[in-house]
Amino acid sequence: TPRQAPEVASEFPAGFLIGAATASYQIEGAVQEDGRIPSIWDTFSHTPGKTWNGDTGDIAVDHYHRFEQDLDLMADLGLQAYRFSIAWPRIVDADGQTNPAGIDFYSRLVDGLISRGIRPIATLYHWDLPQHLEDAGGWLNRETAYRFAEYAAEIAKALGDRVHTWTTLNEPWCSAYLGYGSGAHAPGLADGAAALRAVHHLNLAHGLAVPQLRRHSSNRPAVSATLNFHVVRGDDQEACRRIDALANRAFTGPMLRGEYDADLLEDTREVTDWSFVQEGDLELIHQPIDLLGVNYYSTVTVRMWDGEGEHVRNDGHKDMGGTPWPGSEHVEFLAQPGPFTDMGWNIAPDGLEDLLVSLHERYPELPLMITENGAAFPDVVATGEDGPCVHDELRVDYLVRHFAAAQAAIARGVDLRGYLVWSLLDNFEWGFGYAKRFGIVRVDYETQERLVKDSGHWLRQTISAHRQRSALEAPTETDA
Ligand code: GBH
Repeated sequence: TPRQAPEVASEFPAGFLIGAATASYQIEGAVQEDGRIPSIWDTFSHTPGKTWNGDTGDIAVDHYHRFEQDLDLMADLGLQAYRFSIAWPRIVDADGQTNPAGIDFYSRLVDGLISRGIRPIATLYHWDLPQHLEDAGGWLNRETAYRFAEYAAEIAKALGDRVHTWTTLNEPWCSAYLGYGSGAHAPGLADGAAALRAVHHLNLAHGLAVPQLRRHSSNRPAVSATLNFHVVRGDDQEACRRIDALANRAFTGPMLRGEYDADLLEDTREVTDWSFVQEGDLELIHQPIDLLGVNYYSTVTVRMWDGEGEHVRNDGHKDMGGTPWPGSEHVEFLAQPGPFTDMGWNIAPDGLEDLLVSLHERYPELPLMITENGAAFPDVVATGEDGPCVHDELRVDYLVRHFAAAQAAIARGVDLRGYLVWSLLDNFEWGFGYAKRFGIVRVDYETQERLVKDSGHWLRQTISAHRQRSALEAPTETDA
């Protein structure tokens, strides 16, 4: 019995998609099955000291074997859209050959979604780089971007008749700055110059993949990238400008405007000369896209360190020896007002509203979609009248307030097309292993049993109210 959840008046426009998101390595398990080859996350998570408790995605929540049951769960929640990622190491082997068994898994997943009336939103890269490509330099090697474009073409050929919405990269900020700069994510390098080089090759991978997705999809797909924006707070203009440049404009600049901003190049001049940017690259990266995916969790508050006393870096990242802020290491990340999630991230729904409004002001023609938003809390299983339940009221409250912020942004003119909650299921939370739970559905990691939390029941009600309202507003509108 879910506790009575606060109602959200469904004020999203008809056609707005409400759903949930996951990522391959975080949920699938079955890492050695059907021809999947190793990824950098297999290597990293199996390296002692890299993840909490030595946790790995070897089994994760066994979605690879339980996807039919998970599809039924999505249908039960009434999801209108489901964002998942495709594991590159299931699709292409070390010799560049396409693996039919890997394709087949995602083909069955997509068919299962469509038959349940759920729109598939497929991400091509959510951090699981094939290990052999890392051995050849990974995102420090320009060739990886070309391999990515080839993989994108294969995927579009196989699924492009049924998938209408593609995302090239998920959060290249994390891949570059946490993977190669701070060392908190795979492959675990701690080198600022490497991080900036990875930024550029990820941007290039996006730009090369976009035309491949269009060319090989048999429909007219909506092509997007998903970025995690840093919503930067503070009175110190210099500090705010620097972090905005490194974290946000390093991606929006080339992807949406065809340039790296002069201040970004200037701020990082001591770290790298950017000679990895070749003639013509910015034109390649600057592809028209149909949608921008926005992942939002929290804000940061910054100021320049004056060199006195201890340098504060309360940026929510594990200290693994390197910096995710090349060239701006002396920016301080200050403690924020809270309240905080179990990740220690500041809860600030107004940050979401501000972010959506400012993106819309800057790129008025570009539709936006919230491709991730959610929160980790230490859930407790209780015994209700009808059996076990999870009264995750903190997560419900987080979602209610962020949904309201999205509605406020729409009321201010933002062209927002959907809202995908992170995450459908509790899962492998990268460096934090299974210690942090983001699901609206609880997973018992011993039995793999799924249990819808109150937040899942709340989402079901919210979607149902939205469907009813949409039907009244636009009787001919369908989800297809
Ligand atoms: C996403 O990354 C991932 O796409 C997903 O796989 C992951 O499971 C999920 O979020 C939850 O972590 O400085 O206070 O903003 C999250 C990216 C980037 C979000 C930096 C929080 C740091 C804390 N994170 N940010 S704060």
